Amino acid sequence: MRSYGFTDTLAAKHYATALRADIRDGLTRTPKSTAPTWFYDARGSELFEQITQLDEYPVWRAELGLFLLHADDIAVRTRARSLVELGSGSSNKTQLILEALGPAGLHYVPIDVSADALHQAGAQLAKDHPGIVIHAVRADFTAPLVLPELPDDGPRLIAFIGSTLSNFRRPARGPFLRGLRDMMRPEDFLLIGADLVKPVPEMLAAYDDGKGVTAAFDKNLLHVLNRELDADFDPDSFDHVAVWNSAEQHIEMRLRSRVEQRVKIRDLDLVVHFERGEEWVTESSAKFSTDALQAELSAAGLRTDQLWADEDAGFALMLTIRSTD
Ligand code: SAH
Ligand code: AVI
Repeated sequence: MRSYGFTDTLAAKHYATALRADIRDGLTRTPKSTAPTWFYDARGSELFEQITQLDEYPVWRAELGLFLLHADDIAVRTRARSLVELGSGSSNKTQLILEALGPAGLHYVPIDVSADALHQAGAQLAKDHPGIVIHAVRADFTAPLVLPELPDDGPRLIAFIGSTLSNFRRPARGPFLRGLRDMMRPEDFLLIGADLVKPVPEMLAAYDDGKGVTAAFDKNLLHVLNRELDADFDPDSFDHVAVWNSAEQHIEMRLRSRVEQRVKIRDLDLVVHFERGEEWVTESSAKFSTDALQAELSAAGLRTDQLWADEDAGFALMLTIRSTD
């Protein structure tokens, strides 16, 4: 038996409306700053996969190491029969949890904006684990989520791994986590993967690698805007820059204009002016301490059931449940 279902809740109209609103708002403010959601078309998802394999980017490997050690513990503690994953991408690491939970009859709901990533991962999983029931959902997790109907027989595990929580700005994280908590029943679990603060040169190298893969990922945004909004960005007229913002405890990826220029975004009927050297923040990536993250989770009504941290690799997994408030 192979079961792969796909629901696209991101009607083309919703995606276009959200993209337009964010780009208009983000490129008409000072400093310019846009959401990281738009990197992930087929090419962006592929570039992200390449980033995960870079020597300079420890995030993916560190989390994989923790899953290799603790996937069985996660399965024993949760006994989940459904796994809902936000920003599932390739689902590669998640396989370890699916296998530990016992894939036969398990319901897996990968959620992502990238239809290509969902289809590829779904095809591979259905082949490797024919007993798993996959309900892939294309959705924007920053908007309220509608889950497919799942069996009521046992705990659900919601996974938000890969440190993707870090791509929310601090003020947005609280309401987002509270929204997840409100989706949970008392018997459900939420698993968060979080990258921890490291020495600044290491963090900078992770976001500005020697092969230029992260630069290509950052500039992919310009290709997306040229295609989706009929813009005329010249990717060669921008440099990719990574900066540690210590006040916010996050890395910023920025695109710095090499020249003074005006860029037309025809679908928005907008001309955007860039000064020479002006920087546009395209992504922030928070780096956590376990205490600070636990405090954020607790403020959102989530209690840590178990924490697994690899201090050397600088990564933590937090398995949480609803607290009583
Ligand atoms: N969890 C995977 C992938 C992390 S990359 C891993 O650890 O390897 C971040 C993923 O989140 C990408 O697949 C991207 O397409 C997805 N994503 C980014 N913003 C999103 C949004 N607003 N809604 C849904 N998915 C999003
Ligand atoms: C998906 N997210 C956690 C990645 C990160 O590290 O912030 C995205 C990324 N951006 C540049 N490199 C990787």
